[in-house]
Amino acid sequence: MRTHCPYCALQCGMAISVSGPEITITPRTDVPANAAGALCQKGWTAAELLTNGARLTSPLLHGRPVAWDVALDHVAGRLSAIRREHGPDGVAVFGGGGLTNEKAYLLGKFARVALGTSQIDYNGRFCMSSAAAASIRAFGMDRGMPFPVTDLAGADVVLLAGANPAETMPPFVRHLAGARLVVVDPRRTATARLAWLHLRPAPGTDLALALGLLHLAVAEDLVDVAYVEERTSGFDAVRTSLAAWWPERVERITGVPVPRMREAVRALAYAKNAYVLTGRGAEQHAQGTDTVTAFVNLALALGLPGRLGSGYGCLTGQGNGQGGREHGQKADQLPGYRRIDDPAARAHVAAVWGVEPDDLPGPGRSAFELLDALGTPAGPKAMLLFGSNPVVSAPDSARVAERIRSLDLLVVCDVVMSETAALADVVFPVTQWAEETGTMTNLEGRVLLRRRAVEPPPGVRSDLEVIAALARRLGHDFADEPGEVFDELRRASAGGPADYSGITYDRITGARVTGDRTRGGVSGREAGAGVFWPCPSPDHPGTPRPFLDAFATPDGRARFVPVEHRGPAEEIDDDYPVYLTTGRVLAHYQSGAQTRRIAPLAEAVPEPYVELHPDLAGRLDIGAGDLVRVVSRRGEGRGVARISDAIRSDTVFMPFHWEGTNRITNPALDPTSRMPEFKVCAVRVERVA
Ligand SMILES: Nc1nc2c(c(=O)[nH]1)N[C@H]1C(S)=C(S)[C@@H](COP(=O)(O)OP(=O)(O)OC[C@H]3O[C@@H](n4cnc5c(=O)[nH]c(N)nc54)[C@H](O)[C@@H]3O)O[C@H]1N2
Ligand SMILES: Nc1nc2c(c(=O)[nH]1)N[C@H]1C(S)=C(S)[C@@H](COP(=O)(O)OP(=O)(O)OC[C@H]3O[C@@H](n4cnc5c(=O)[nH]c(N)nc54)[C@H](O)[C@@H]3O)O[C@H]1N2
Ligand code: SF4
Ligand SMILES: [Mo]
Repeated sequence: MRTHCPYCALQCGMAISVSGPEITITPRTDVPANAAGALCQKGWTAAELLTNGARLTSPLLHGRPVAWDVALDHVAGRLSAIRREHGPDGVAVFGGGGLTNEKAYLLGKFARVALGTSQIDYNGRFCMSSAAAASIRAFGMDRGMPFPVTDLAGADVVLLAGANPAETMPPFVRHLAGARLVVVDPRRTATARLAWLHLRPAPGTDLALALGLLHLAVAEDLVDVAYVEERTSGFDAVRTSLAAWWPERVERITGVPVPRMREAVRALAYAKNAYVLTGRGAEQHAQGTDTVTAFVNLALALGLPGRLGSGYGCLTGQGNGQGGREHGQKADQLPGYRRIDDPAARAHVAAVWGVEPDDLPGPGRSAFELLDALGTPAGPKAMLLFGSNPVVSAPDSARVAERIRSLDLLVVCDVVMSETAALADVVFPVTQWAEETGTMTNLEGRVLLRRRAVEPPPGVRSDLEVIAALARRLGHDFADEPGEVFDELRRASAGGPADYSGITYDRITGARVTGDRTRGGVSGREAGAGVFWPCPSPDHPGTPRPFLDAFATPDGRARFVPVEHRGPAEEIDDDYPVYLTTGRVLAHYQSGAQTRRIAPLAEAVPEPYVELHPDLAGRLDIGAGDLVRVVSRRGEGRGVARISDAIRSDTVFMPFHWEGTNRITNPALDPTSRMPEFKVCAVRVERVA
């Protein structure tokens, strides 16, 4: 059976075959993302997710197995009581970017219609929200990568700011094989080792770096004047704001030598085809939206976005990181990437849902603010959680865990007993990935169908069934069959920026979209599986490259927005003299709830570690393999010392796949995207005696 990977946003194609107890995974070659037949280690071992002994198979009420009806009745009764006592906003809903479009949609509808709560948000806020905000500001629309991945193969130069795809999306790197890579990362990562040029800024200084690059582009007359004139607005204000960002000043702030900056900007400007791509390293900052904006300004000045073969893109991370941000599990949003405060959007969606527009709640709190309000006098007293493990993955996680513990009711749907599920009053065991059908929208904006390929274990139900069963007990009749839910999503999204109304399951699997390649069509092998949104009617071919003719702004022009560098929210000082930055390793996924339970992955990287430079280790008398404590103003985490000159001597790195790292991190939020500053805070590092 042809399906897609359970993990990241590349959504590599894979085929699953079942013979007796054996489940075998092989890569597909008809999916452009991994057409070379590649999968990463996580993809190859994904079958173990299905057979894992740690799987939950019965609902749990206060830790004890109970029948489904008992658990559902209990939850519905408690929700009604909490709503009566505290009002609709007394109940919160938290979702995830790994959930299918159908689930994200139904969860948003459940919150707004069955619970009437404004208190819904999801983990995508922790992921690419800064890039999304910057794209909307510049282009009028957030389709993370507004071009197919295969377009990258024609690039001469690609700048990767804060992305390490050699570990986070290995098959993606093949698309970059023909390009000179400029990698911006404080660490010499596996990706940086492939680079033609590696710029190593201090964590949290990318914004200054991007301003410096743009300053040089202007100073050296590298701006694409005709493009700026024809396709953009607002350049003059940006040009004026650059005066203060002369290269030597930027070198002092970032540590990147001026000649390296000059090489980078010249390479991008002289290339026939070039891309600027951002990842979490540039985005997960309290100034993440402005940082991405500065890189977008650079791309615009060089005439890249909206041109065939060039562009700006964000490397969205979670399996459904793109679709998960479109259909209403976000605090300020309704399906189709509509704004919840837009009267026309409210009227359209209310009509699909059969309610009055005035009955739809307004925008609620963003993810961290929501978690931080739980159990407080003004905050929600109950939370329903689907597809996230915030006790490990949220910033300042000890504080978040304390808030979660203070709830009157926590309900978690998961496949395994995650650290957060372990705190729940009620746990519902759900089907996952290859055990159910649903659509995923990958990092290209390509809507894919992940089909049920194996029988789920007895005792589990799908998230859709859980949501609909609770809705029914609260007096609402919701569809719970994926195809039916998708048809409703299509209607709800019709006319919105992320218009799915022309997409059907049949079209996705049979899709052979043709058209003039230069006008945004794709053809032949490139069409592969899937349909690109927006796709407003059944005869519409989908939109692989939405900005070729015009951007999605009212005047069709991309907007330059002036931004200023502010630096990290928490600077190093005598008490906390070292920067901590965090991220990922190849073998583990996110909070590790899934991959820590898969033997070959757990063996590959068995425990948390702290990467530090030999000079710093020498000063602190730390040897390789020593147990190390990393302490911030908020808390501490531990790991085994790995000593390496791949990191700056003022910075340590910890992966966040284990509980601990996020007890240290700083929940300072970006003012626009509400993204927490996962990528930099001030710490003290000590050997544990
Ligand atoms: N193996 C694996 N793959 C994954 C995931 C996973 O958990 N594991 N998760 C998926 C998801 S949801 C996501 S969002 C993506 C994330 O994919 P990436 O963005 O590639 O992953 P990260 O490791 O979080 O961050 C990338 C790099 O940013 C660097 N960095 C840290 N601070 C800074 C800074 O201030 N400036 C700059 N320029 N760089 C900095 C780090 O050193 C790191 O190498 O990966 C997806 N793929
Ligand atoms: N320090 C630091 N912290 C970070 C980051 C960082 O770079 N540094 N990155 C952030 C980013 S980019 C992200 S995306 C977040 C991710 O962090 P989380 O939101 O915690 O994401 P996951 O670990 O993927 O959690 C998914 C949970 O859902 C379960 N699950 C899997 N499939 C299903 C399903 O079909 N239904 C249901 N109900 N459950 C399912 C899994 O078992 C797991 O427990 O972490 C953020 N936290
Ligand atoms: S790169 Fe991402 S989608 Fe591809 S196999 Fe690895 S985890 Fe799965
Ligand atoms: Mo993410």
